Formats: sequence, C-alpha cells, structure tokens
Amino acid sequence: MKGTNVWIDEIHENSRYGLLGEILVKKKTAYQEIIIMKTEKYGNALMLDGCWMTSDKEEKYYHECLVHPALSSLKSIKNILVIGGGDGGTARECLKYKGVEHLDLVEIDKDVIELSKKYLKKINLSVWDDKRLKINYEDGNQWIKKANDNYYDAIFVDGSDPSEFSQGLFSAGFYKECKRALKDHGIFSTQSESPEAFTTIHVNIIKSIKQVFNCSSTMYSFVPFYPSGIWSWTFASNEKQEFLTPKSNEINSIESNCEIWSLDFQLGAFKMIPKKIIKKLS
Ligand code: SPD
Repeated sequence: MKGTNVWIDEIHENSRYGLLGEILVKKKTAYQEIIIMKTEKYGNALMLDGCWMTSDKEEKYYHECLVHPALSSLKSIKNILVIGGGDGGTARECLKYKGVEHLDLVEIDKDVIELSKKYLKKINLSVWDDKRLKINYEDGNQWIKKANDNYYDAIFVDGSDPSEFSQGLFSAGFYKECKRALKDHGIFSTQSESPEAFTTIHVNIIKSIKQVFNCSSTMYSFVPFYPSGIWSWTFASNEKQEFLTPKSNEINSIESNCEIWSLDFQLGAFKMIPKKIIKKLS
C-alpha cells in the first residue's frame, strides 16, 4: 500500500539484512522479481530475486571499487564492456573518464534499466544521455561469445549473485571468452562476492580466474547492506598487474570526484585479504 512502511529482508544463511521503507515497485519479469523501495536510511534501493543490489546512499562503496582500479591504471580505455549493471552505476563511473569513447552495456532484463531510469536517478544521473553509451538487451554470456578477439580495453562484470540465469557469469568458460575479447593490455574486473557470507563462491571465483588469466588480485572493502558487509572485487589481466598501480593523468580529477575510492584506499584494499581465504586458496 502506498505510503506504508514495511520491512524487506534479504535472507541469507539464516541471517536477515533488512530495510524499512515504502515499496515503490514490485514486478515479476521474465528473468527475476524486481523490488524498488524508498527507505529513510539508504534512499531508493533495488532488490533482485530477494538480494539487495544497490541503493542511492551506499552504491559508491560498490561501483567505485569495481571500476577505478581498472580504468585509472590503463593508458588506453577507448572501448569498454559492462555486463549487467542495469542500474547504471558502473557505467556512470566509467564515463567519468574522457578517454572512454564507447561503452557497451549488456543487460539481459530491460525492466531493470527502465525502472532504474525512473527510480534510481540519483545513481545513474545523466548516463543514459551520454552518446558514448550503447545499451544492448542481451545475455552477457551470449554477448561475449560473439565479441571480436582483442576488442575491449576493459570488461566489467556487474551481475547478481550466482543464480539459475546468472551463474554462467561465474564460470571459467566465461572468463576464457572475456580473456579472448580483451586487448593484450586489457583488464577484467568482476564483483567476486563476500569472503564471509559467500566463502565457497568467492574462493571458486578467484580460483577460476587464476586458471584463465596470467595475473589476478582481489580487493576487499565494505558494502554496508550486502550480507556480512564485507565484499570483494577481483581484477585480472594477461600482461602485468597494471591495476595495482593507477597512473592515468585523470587520477586527480577522478579522485576528487569519488566518495570512497582513492589511491590510498586502493592500496589498503588490495592488502585486506583475510588469512582464512589465503589458506583456502593455497
Ligand atoms: N549480493 C549482491 C551482489 C550484487 C552485485 N551487483 C550489484 C549491482 C550494482 N550495480
């Protein structure tokens, strides 16, 4: 009912991660259930199939970490691919760089984009009007199979947690296709779940990426309302670990335009690997 506050929880392993607010949208699409609610604490928040994706007031913890280690360290960033990311937050961070000439946003669910345009304007700002952005309504797994060899400078995977329709984005086969579609100097970046709440999935993502790419590293930080709060992003490349050493001449302007990410933040975050995860990886 409009104007009525209710609790909506993400329930994960007998724990509840809940927000109190007014439901603005509840819609079942061909792919998933979408809920958007208006909350006092976090502003408008998006939930897909029972899992919190993003919200007006904490999204920067997530999107800045996914994008800046990659784009701040590459010399050439003309051609970018974002798989998922229908709320527009990842695209917004990429398009801060003047060096980006073209960005393919590949989102399977048109409703996520349409509803984000309407209810998550604080996240996507003016990205939809940016001429460099091309929206493609397609399954990321199919898109990458058809992508040209050596085509993208950076690939970002901004998907949901593994589920029936997103689990392909967590497989070694998918990572191989990304490696093929990346230029030699290119960087692959993916959200890699929580080392605490999704330990097995997290470790498997890192192991699969290590099987495919020559270099990879994982960065840890916090996303306040995701299960357990601690989250991770894994970066990979075929050449050197460029993503560990930001060098773009746009760094100062990007840094001053960020709420969470900075060079110092990044240096610490790449060292924050929990010891129990090192043990599981060895
Ligand atoms: N458990 C949540 C994982 C969500 C990853 N994607 C978030 C989408 C934000 N653009």
